[in-house]
Amino acid sequence: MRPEFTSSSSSPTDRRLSALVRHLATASPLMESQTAVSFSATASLHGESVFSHVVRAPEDPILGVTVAYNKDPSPVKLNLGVGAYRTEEGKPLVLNVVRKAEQMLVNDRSRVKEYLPIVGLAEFNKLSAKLIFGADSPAIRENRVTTVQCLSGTGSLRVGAEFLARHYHQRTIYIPQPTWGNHPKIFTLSGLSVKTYRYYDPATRGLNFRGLLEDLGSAPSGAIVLLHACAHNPTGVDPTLQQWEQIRRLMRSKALLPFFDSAYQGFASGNLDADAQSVRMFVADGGECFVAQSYAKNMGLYGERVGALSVVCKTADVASRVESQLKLVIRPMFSNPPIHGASIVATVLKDRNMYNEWTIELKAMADRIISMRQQLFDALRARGTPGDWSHIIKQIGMFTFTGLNSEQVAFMTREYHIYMTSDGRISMAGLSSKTVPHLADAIHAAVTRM
Ligand code: PLA
Repeated sequence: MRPEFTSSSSSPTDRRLSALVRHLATASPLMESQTAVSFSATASLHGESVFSHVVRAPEDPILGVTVAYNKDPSPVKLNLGVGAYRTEEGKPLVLNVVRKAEQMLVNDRSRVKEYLPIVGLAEFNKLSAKLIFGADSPAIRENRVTTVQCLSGTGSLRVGAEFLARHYHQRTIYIPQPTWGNHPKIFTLSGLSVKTYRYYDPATRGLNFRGLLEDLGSAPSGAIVLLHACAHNPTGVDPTLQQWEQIRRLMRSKALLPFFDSAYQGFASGNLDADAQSVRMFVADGGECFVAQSYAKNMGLYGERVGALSVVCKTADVASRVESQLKLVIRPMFSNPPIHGASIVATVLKDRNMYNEWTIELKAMADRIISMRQQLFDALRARGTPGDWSHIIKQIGMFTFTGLNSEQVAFMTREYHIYMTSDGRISMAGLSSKTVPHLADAIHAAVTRM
């Protein structure tokens, strides 16, 4: 056993391998991987590809929607799959403040392209912690937080999960049902065992709060719990502050470890502090937690892959030892993170004027999404579409969880060229005043004809 790993009944490598085998076994028959070796050897003797046994994998349930959309020649096609912000003209948006920051970076001739440290840009890490925990956070003041720059939200979740699989005594993580489709894959491949807790009630199209409390109440002491900090994906349903407080009390009483996924700070309410309330509640009680942050949506830096993982610990000493181990996770994974996106974020966050400019642009994005909710709701009402569509205006954040089933979704794609995930989720950020009537027609037809 390597000294950097804590001792346990099975080694992390064994656990990771068995998790991988379990994962692959569901994707393709186990037989295939067992016979692959002899198969490949024979194939190479006959001049065929040694990879001819490789079976085609299905497209990703979310990013695959864009692949299908790109192939459709229809001029009326509409991509409401991936959660990516679009303007009223249907175009991707680069924030003005981001352009400004990039210009400043380019003009600064003293900037070089050296490797960052393993944990990334120090200034970015500090500012990211401040953004999520608040400028006056006692945990930051007491040096109990370690923050490492990672590859956007996904990379931050992955690094946190790999650390937990190596160093935490409980390897079960509870994720909400439903949740972002990548969560179970990230955690399983990190070597954690994934269980779900009830979250959404299709009957009320709201939170199944009782189910949530029951499931977390019967989770084993110390289990990890994945929480969406705000703007839950895909449901758009968040607990109220009172409900968060109840969740916090229950989790602390059972020593459940919170792992927050904060991919939409500022996108729910348009206010960065309001959207961080859930996280700050759990930090204010002095307890420990993990937070994965993404700047993909709130700063529109999707392709720059900028994010951070913070671990709030009980003491500064523990935090610094945790950081030393996070470096051992990161180094063989991607060595050190990219410099450009993190420099943009640091430039914006550290300058009061640029920060203010960002909050205004962020609020405008959030407001446009909220106005799309109202417009879609009104359009369905005007058409007399059967059903109660008030959840469209009640839900929060980028997505509406419409309640449309996979046949209705397939119908809308086939007949109306509207692309969305098969669970009935639509990205409100991909809509505009011009495209609302087309979507409303499609929903109306799907509901009345299917
Ligand atoms: N966590 C949640 C809850 C998310 O919805 C997403 C992105 C991420 C993390 C990861 O984002 P990042 O790695 O790009 O920072 N979800 C998107 C895109 C917007 C995707 O599936 O990758 C979605 O359409 O659900």
